[in-house]
Amino acid sequence: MHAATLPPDALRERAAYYERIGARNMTPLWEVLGALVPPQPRTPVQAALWRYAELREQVLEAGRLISAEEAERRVLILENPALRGQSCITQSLYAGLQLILPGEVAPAHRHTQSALRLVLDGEGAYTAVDGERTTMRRGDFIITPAWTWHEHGNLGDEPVVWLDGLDIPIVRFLDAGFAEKGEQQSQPAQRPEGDALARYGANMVPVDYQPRAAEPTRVFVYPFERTRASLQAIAQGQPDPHHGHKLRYVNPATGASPMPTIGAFAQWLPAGFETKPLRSTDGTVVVCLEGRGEVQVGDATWRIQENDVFVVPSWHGLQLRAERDMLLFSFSDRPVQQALGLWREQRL
Ligand code: GTQ
Repeated sequence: MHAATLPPDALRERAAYYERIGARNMTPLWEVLGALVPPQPRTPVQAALWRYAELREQVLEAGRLISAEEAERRVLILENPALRGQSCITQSLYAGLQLILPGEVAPAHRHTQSALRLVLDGEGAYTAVDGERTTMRRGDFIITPAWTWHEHGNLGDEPVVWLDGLDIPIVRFLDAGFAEKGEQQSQPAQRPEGDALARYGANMVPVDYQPRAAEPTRVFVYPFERTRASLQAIAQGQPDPHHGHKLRYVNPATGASPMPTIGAFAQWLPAGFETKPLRSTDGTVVVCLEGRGEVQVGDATWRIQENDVFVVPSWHGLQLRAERDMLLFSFSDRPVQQALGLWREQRL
Protein backbone atom coordinates (compact mmCIF):
# COMPACT_ATOMS: atom_id res chain seq x y z
CA MET A 1 0.00 0.00 0.00
CA HIS A 2 1.34 3.45 -0.93
CA ALA A 3 2.21 5.65 2.10
CA ALA A 4 -0.19 8.39 0.96
CA THR A 5 -3.14 5.99 1.26
CA LEU A 6 -2.26 4.80 4.77
CA PRO A 7 -4.60 5.66 7.64
CA PRO A 8 -3.36 8.66 9.69
CA ASP A 9 -2.48 6.45 12.68
CA ALA A 10 -0.20 4.23 10.68
CA LEU A 11 1.46 7.27 9.08
CA ARG A 12 2.08 8.81 12.50
CA GLU A 13 3.46 5.55 13.81
CA ARG A 14 5.89 5.32 10.93
CA ALA A 15 6.98 8.94 11.27
CA ALA A 16 7.65 8.42 14.98
CA TYR A 17 9.60 5.28 14.20
CA TYR A 18 11.72 7.11 11.57
CA GLU A 19 12.44 9.76 14.15
CA ARG A 20 13.49 7.20 16.77
CA ILE A 21 15.86 5.37 14.45
CA GLY A 22 17.01 8.70 12.97
CA ALA A 23 18.29 9.70 16.41
CA ARG A 24 20.48 6.59 16.18
CA ASN A 25 21.77 7.47 12.68
CA MET A 26 19.62 4.97 10.85
CA THR A 27 17.14 5.52 8.05
CA PRO A 28 14.75 3.23 6.14
CA LEU A 29 15.99 2.06 2.76
CA TRP A 30 12.46 1.69 1.38
CA GLU A 31 11.96 5.45 1.39
CA VAL A 32 15.03 6.02 -0.84
CA LEU A 33 15.50 2.79 -2.78
CA GLY A 34 14.23 4.20 -6.08
CA ALA A 35 16.67 7.11 -5.94
CA LEU A 36 19.59 4.92 -4.82
CA VAL A 37 19.11 2.28 -7.47
CA PRO A 38 17.51 4.11 -10.39
CA PRO A 39 16.39 2.22 -13.49
CA GLN A 40 18.69 4.52 -15.48
CA PRO A 41 21.04 7.42 -14.64
CA ARG A 42 19.19 10.38 -13.15
CA THR A 43 21.95 12.91 -12.84
CA PRO A 44 21.57 16.19 -10.96
CA VAL A 45 24.07 17.65 -13.47
CA GLN A 46 22.56 20.23 -15.82
CA ALA A 47 23.43 20.83 -19.46
CA ALA A 48 25.26 24.17 -19.59
CA LEU A 49 27.19 26.41 -21.95
CA TRP A 50 29.91 28.99 -21.30
CA ARG A 51 30.52 31.36 -24.20
CA TYR A 52 34.15 32.25 -24.62
CA ALA A 53 33.49 35.93 -25.32
CA GLU A 54 32.17 36.20 -21.73
CA LEU A 55 34.69 33.82 -20.20
CA ARG A 56 37.59 35.76 -21.66
CA GLU A 57 36.37 39.08 -20.37
CA GLN A 58 35.82 37.71 -16.85
CA VAL A 59 39.13 35.88 -16.62
CA LEU A 60 41.04 38.93 -17.88
CA GLU A 61 39.41 40.92 -15.11
CA ALA A 62 40.81 38.40 -12.61
CA GLY A 63 44.19 39.28 -14.11
CA ARG A 64 43.73 42.86 -12.90
CA LEU A 65 42.62 41.79 -9.41
CA ILE A 66 45.17 39.16 -8.41
CA SER A 67 48.62 38.02 -9.52
CA ALA A 68 49.35 34.43 -10.53
CA GLU A 69 51.88 34.27 -7.70
CA GLU A 70 49.37 35.30 -5.05
CA ALA A 71 46.61 33.10 -6.46
CA GLU A 72 49.09 30.25 -7.06
CA ARG A 73 46.70 29.28 -9.86
CA ARG A 74 44.59 32.10 -11.31
CA VAL A 75 41.58 30.09 -12.39
CA LEU A 76 37.87 30.67 -12.75
CA ILE A 77 36.15 27.40 -11.94
CA LEU A 78 33.33 26.45 -14.31
CA GLU A 79 30.68 25.25 -11.90
CA ASN A 80 27.75 23.25 -13.05
CA PRO A 81 24.67 25.45 -12.41
CA ALA A 82 23.04 22.59 -10.50
CA LEU A 83 26.14 21.94 -8.36
CA ARG A 84 27.12 25.46 -7.27
CA GLY A 85 29.65 25.56 -4.45
CA GLN A 86 30.98 22.10 -5.21
CA SER A 87 33.76 23.14 -7.62
CA CYS A 88 32.73 20.69 -10.29
CA ILE A 89 31.33 20.70 -13.81
CA THR A 90 30.08 17.10 -13.58
CA GLN A 91 29.86 14.90 -10.50
CA SER A 92 33.31 13.46 -11.23
CA LEU A 93 35.17 16.26 -13.03
CA TYR A 94 36.42 19.76 -12.46
CA ALA A 95 36.95 22.37 -15.18
CA GLY A 96 38.41 25.84 -14.96
CA LEU A 97 39.78 28.61 -17.11
CA GLN A 98 43.36 29.55 -16.24
CA LEU A 99 45.01 32.84 -17.12
CA ILE A 100 48.70 33.62 -17.04
CA LEU A 101 49.95 37.08 -17.94
CA PRO A 102 53.27 37.94 -19.59
CA GLY A 103 56.17 37.45 -17.18
CA GLU A 104 54.13 35.48 -14.64
CA VAL A 105 54.85 32.04 -13.20
CA ALA A 106 52.33 29.69 -11.62
CA PRO A 107 54.79 28.04 -9.23
CA ALA A 108 55.81 24.38 -9.20
CA HIS A 109 53.69 21.95 -7.21
CA ARG A 110 52.37 18.43 -7.41
CA HIS A 111 49.25 16.67 -6.25
CA THR A 112 47.47 13.36 -6.54
CA GLN A 113 44.80 14.93 -8.76
CA SER A 114 45.45 14.43 -12.47
CA ALA A 115 45.12 17.43 -14.78
CA LEU A 116 44.76 18.21 -18.44
CA ARG A 117 45.14 21.55 -20.21
CA LEU A 118 43.61 22.57 -23.50
CA VAL A 119 45.23 25.76 -24.77
CA LEU A 120 42.61 28.25 -25.98
CA ASP A 121 44.10 31.67 -26.44
CA GLY A 122 47.44 33.48 -26.65
CA GLU A 123 51.01 32.44 -27.32
CA GLY A 124 54.24 32.27 -25.39
CA ALA A 125 53.34 30.23 -22.31
CA TYR A 126 54.88 26.94 -21.26
CA THR A 127 54.01 24.10 -18.92
CA ALA A 128 56.83 22.11 -17.33
CA VAL A 129 56.14 18.52 -16.27
CA ASP A 130 58.73 16.62 -14.21
CA GLY A 131 61.61 18.70 -15.54
CA GLU A 132 60.61 19.13 -19.18
CA ARG A 133 59.02 22.21 -20.67
CA THR A 134 56.56 22.33 -23.49
CA THR A 135 55.54 25.48 -25.31
CA MET A 136 51.76 25.85 -25.18
CA ARG A 137 50.15 26.37 -28.57
CA ARG A 138 46.45 26.77 -29.25
CA GLY A 139 44.65 23.42 -29.29
CA ASP A 140 47.55 21.56 -27.65
CA PHE A 141 46.37 18.92 -25.21
CA ILE A 142 48.81 18.76 -22.30
CA ILE A 143 48.64 16.48 -19.28
CA THR A 144 50.09 16.53 -15.80
CA PRO A 145 49.42 13.04 -14.43
CA ALA A 146 48.98 12.41 -10.70
CA TRP A 147 51.96 13.37 -8.54
CA THR A 148 54.02 14.89 -11.38
CA TRP A 149 55.70 18.23 -10.64
CA HIS A 150 54.29 20.97 -12.80
CA GLU A 151 54.46 24.71 -13.23
CA HIS A 152 53.28 27.19 -15.84
CA GLY A 153 54.94 30.35 -17.09
CA ASN A 154 54.39 33.02 -19.72
CA LEU A 155 57.55 34.16 -21.53
CA GLY A 156 55.59 35.92 -24.27
CA ASP A 157 53.93 39.30 -24.47
CA GLU A 158 50.22 38.41 -24.42
CA PRO A 159 47.82 36.86 -21.92
CA VAL A 160 47.48 33.11 -22.30
CA VAL A 161 44.28 31.28 -21.40
CA TRP A 162 43.65 27.57 -21.24
CA LEU A 163 41.02 25.16 -20.00
CA ASP A 164 42.00 23.00 -17.04
CA GLY A 165 40.31 19.63 -16.57
CA LEU A 166 41.00 17.75 -13.35
CA ASP A 167 39.70 14.69 -11.52
CA ILE A 168 39.37 16.73 -8.29
CA PRO A 169 35.87 15.38 -7.44
CA ILE A 170 37.01 11.77 -7.91
CA VAL A 171 40.01 12.22 -5.63
CA ARG A 172 37.84 14.11 -3.12
CA PHE A 173 35.26 11.30 -3.19
CA LEU A 174 38.02 8.79 -2.45
CA ASP A 175 39.63 11.05 0.20
CA ALA A 176 43.00 10.48 -1.42
CA GLY A 177 44.21 14.05 -1.95
CA PHE A 178 47.85 14.94 -1.24
CA ALA A 179 49.73 18.01 -2.46
CA GLU A 180 53.06 19.70 -1.96
CA LYS A 181 54.77 22.86 -3.14
CA GLY A 182 58.15 22.86 -4.86
CA GLU A 183 61.15 24.34 -3.03
CA GLN A 184 61.76 26.65 -5.97
CA GLN A 185 59.17 28.48 -8.09
CA SER A 186 60.60 26.80 -11.18
CA GLN A 187 61.86 23.26 -11.42
CA PRO A 188 65.31 22.98 -13.04
CA ALA A 189 65.10 21.65 -16.61
CA GLN A 190 66.24 18.04 -16.73
CA ARG A 191 65.56 17.35 -20.39
CA PRO A 192 65.35 19.46 -23.55
CA GLU A 193 61.94 20.46 -24.90
CA GLY A 194 60.53 17.74 -27.16
CA ASP A 195 62.32 14.88 -25.39
CA ALA A 196 59.21 12.99 -24.20
CA LEU A 197 57.50 13.32 -27.55
CA ALA A 198 60.59 12.00 -29.35
CA ARG A 199 61.05 9.07 -26.96
CA TYR A 200 57.43 8.02 -26.42
CA GLY A 201 55.33 9.81 -29.03
CA ALA A 202 56.76 8.70 -32.37
CA ASN A 203 55.50 5.08 -32.56
CA MET A 204 58.57 3.96 -30.62
CA VAL A 205 59.60 3.72 -26.98
CA PRO A 206 62.99 3.51 -25.28
CA VAL A 207 64.39 0.02 -25.79
CA ASP A 208 64.09 -1.02 -22.14
CA TYR A 209 60.78 0.71 -21.34
CA GLN A 210 58.00 -1.47 -19.92
CA PRO A 211 54.95 0.54 -18.84
CA ARG A 212 53.34 -0.58 -15.59
CA ALA A 213 49.62 -1.37 -15.69
CA ALA A 214 47.53 1.84 -15.78
CA GLU A 215 50.71 3.95 -15.97
CA PRO A 216 49.92 7.38 -17.38
CA THR A 217 51.68 8.16 -20.64
CA ARG A 218 55.12 9.77 -20.62
CA VAL A 219 53.92 11.75 -23.63
CA PHE A 220 52.66 14.82 -21.83
CA VAL A 221 51.82 16.93 -24.87
CA TYR A 222 49.65 16.04 -27.86
CA PRO A 223 50.37 18.86 -30.30
CA PHE A 224 47.28 20.26 -32.01
CA GLU A 225 49.04 20.26 -35.35
CA ARG A 226 49.24 16.45 -35.27
CA THR A 227 45.67 15.95 -34.03
CA ARG A 228 44.33 18.28 -36.68
CA ALA A 229 46.31 16.59 -39.46
CA SER A 230 44.94 13.17 -38.42
CA LEU A 231 41.35 14.39 -38.32
CA GLN A 232 41.69 16.10 -41.69
CA ALA A 233 43.16 12.95 -43.21
CA ILE A 234 40.42 10.64 -41.93
CA ALA A 235 37.80 13.20 -42.96
CA GLN A 236 38.57 12.21 -46.56
CA GLY A 237 36.66 9.01 -45.77
CA GLN A 238 33.10 8.31 -44.62
CA PRO A 239 31.97 9.85 -41.32
CA ASP A 240 30.31 7.74 -38.63
CA PRO A 241 26.63 8.80 -38.50
CA HIS A 242 26.76 9.41 -34.71
CA HIS A 243 30.33 10.63 -34.24
CA GLY A 244 31.42 12.19 -37.51
CA HIS A 245 35.18 11.63 -37.45
CA LYS A 246 36.18 11.01 -33.86
CA LEU A 247 39.42 9.81 -32.31
CA ARG A 248 40.43 9.24 -28.72
CA TYR A 249 43.77 10.24 -27.29
CA VAL A 250 45.82 7.30 -25.98
CA ASN A 251 48.93 6.40 -24.13
CA PRO A 252 50.82 5.22 -27.24
CA ALA A 253 52.69 2.57 -25.24
CA THR A 254 49.52 0.83 -24.03
CA GLY A 255 46.51 2.02 -26.04
CA ALA A 256 44.88 3.01 -22.75
CA SER A 257 43.68 6.50 -21.92
CA PRO A 258 46.56 9.00 -21.38
CA MET A 259 45.64 9.15 -17.68
CA PRO A 260 43.59 6.53 -15.79
CA THR A 261 40.83 8.87 -14.61
CA ILE A 262 40.21 11.17 -17.59
CA GLY A 263 39.62 10.24 -21.21
CA ALA A 264 40.02 12.79 -24.01
CA PHE A 265 38.71 12.92 -27.55
CA ALA A 266 38.98 14.97 -30.73
CA GLN A 267 36.25 15.11 -33.34
CA TRP A 268 35.86 16.60 -36.80
CA LEU A 269 32.49 17.37 -38.39
CA PRO A 270 32.53 18.55 -42.00
CA ALA A 271 30.47 21.66 -42.82
CA GLY A 272 26.80 20.73 -43.24
CA PHE A 273 27.16 17.43 -41.36
CA GLU A 274 24.61 16.58 -38.69
CA THR A 275 25.20 13.74 -36.25
CA LYS A 276 22.48 11.32 -35.24
CA PRO A 277 21.72 11.60 -31.52
CA LEU A 278 23.79 9.58 -29.09
CA ARG A 279 23.95 9.20 -25.34
CA SER A 280 26.48 7.72 -22.96
CA THR A 281 26.95 7.40 -19.22
CA ASP A 282 30.08 9.55 -19.09
CA GLY A 283 29.16 13.19 -18.48
CA THR A 284 31.37 15.09 -20.90
CA VAL A 285 32.96 18.53 -21.20
CA VAL A 286 33.23 19.72 -24.81
CA VAL A 287 35.22 22.60 -26.30
CA CYS A 288 34.69 23.95 -29.81
CA LEU A 289 38.20 24.56 -31.14
CA GLU A 290 37.29 25.40 -34.72
CA GLY A 291 34.23 26.27 -36.75
CA ARG A 292 30.72 26.84 -35.55
CA GLY A 293 27.40 25.10 -35.43
CA GLU A 294 24.50 24.05 -33.33
CA VAL A 295 24.40 21.59 -30.47
CA GLN A 296 21.47 19.92 -28.80
CA VAL A 297 22.01 18.48 -25.31
CA GLY A 298 18.87 16.91 -23.88
CA ASP A 299 16.25 19.65 -24.28
CA ALA A 300 18.74 22.52 -24.64
CA THR A 301 19.85 23.89 -28.01
CA TRP A 302 22.72 26.36 -28.42
CA ARG A 303 24.73 27.87 -31.22
CA ILE A 304 28.40 27.41 -30.51
CA GLN A 305 31.59 28.92 -31.86
CA GLU A 306 35.33 28.93 -31.18
CA ASN A 307 36.42 28.29 -27.58
CA ASP A 308 32.86 27.90 -26.27
CA VAL A 309 32.65 25.20 -23.59
CA PHE A 310 29.60 23.07 -22.85
CA VAL A 311 28.79 20.11 -20.65
CA VAL A 312 26.75 17.07 -21.60
CA PRO A 313 25.34 15.31 -18.51
CA SER A 314 25.29 11.54 -18.22
CA TRP A 315 22.68 9.79 -20.37
CA HIS A 316 21.55 13.03 -22.07
CA GLY A 317 21.21 12.82 -25.83
CA LEU A 318 23.79 14.78 -27.81
CA GLN A 319 23.34 15.96 -31.37
CA LEU A 320 25.70 18.21 -33.32
CA ARG A 321 25.27 20.21 -36.52
CA ALA A 322 28.29 21.83 -38.18
CA GLU A 323 27.73 25.06 -40.08
CA ARG A 324 31.45 25.34 -40.84
CA ASP A 325 33.99 22.52 -40.55
CA MET A 326 33.94 21.96 -36.82
CA LEU A 327 36.67 20.57 -34.57
CA LEU A 328 35.69 19.58 -31.03
CA PHE A 329 37.81 18.52 -28.08
CA SER A 330 36.18 16.70 -25.19
CA PHE A 331 37.00 14.94 -21.94
CA SER A 332 35.14 12.68 -19.53
CA ASP A 333 35.51 10.00 -16.86
CA ARG A 334 34.97 7.24 -19.44
CA PRO A 335 38.17 5.28 -18.54
CA VAL A 336 37.02 5.03 -14.92
CA GLN A 337 33.58 3.78 -15.94
CA GLN A 338 35.12 1.31 -18.39
CA ALA A 339 37.56 -0.01 -15.79
CA LEU A 340 34.58 -0.64 -13.50
CA GLY A 341 32.43 -2.19 -16.24
CA LEU A 342 29.89 0.63 -15.98
CA TRP A 343 30.20 2.54 -19.23
CA ARG A 344 27.28 2.41 -21.67
CA GLU A 345 26.55 4.17 -24.93
CA GLN A 346 23.32 4.20 -26.88
CA ARG A 347 22.84 5.27 -30.47
CA LEU A 348 19.43 6.90 -30.63
O1 GTQ B 1 47.46 24.07 -12.80
O2 GTQ B 1 48.05 22.82 -11.15
O3 GTQ B 1 42.58 24.59 -12.37
O4 GTQ B 1 46.41 22.44 -9.18
C1 GTQ B 1 43.18 23.57 -10.34
C2 GTQ B 1 44.15 23.02 -9.53
C3 GTQ B 1 44.81 24.03 -12.01
C4 GTQ B 1 47.19 23.46 -11.75
C5 GTQ B 1 43.52 24.07 -11.57
C6 GTQ B 1 45.46 22.98 -9.98
C7 GTQ B 1 45.79 23.49 -11.23
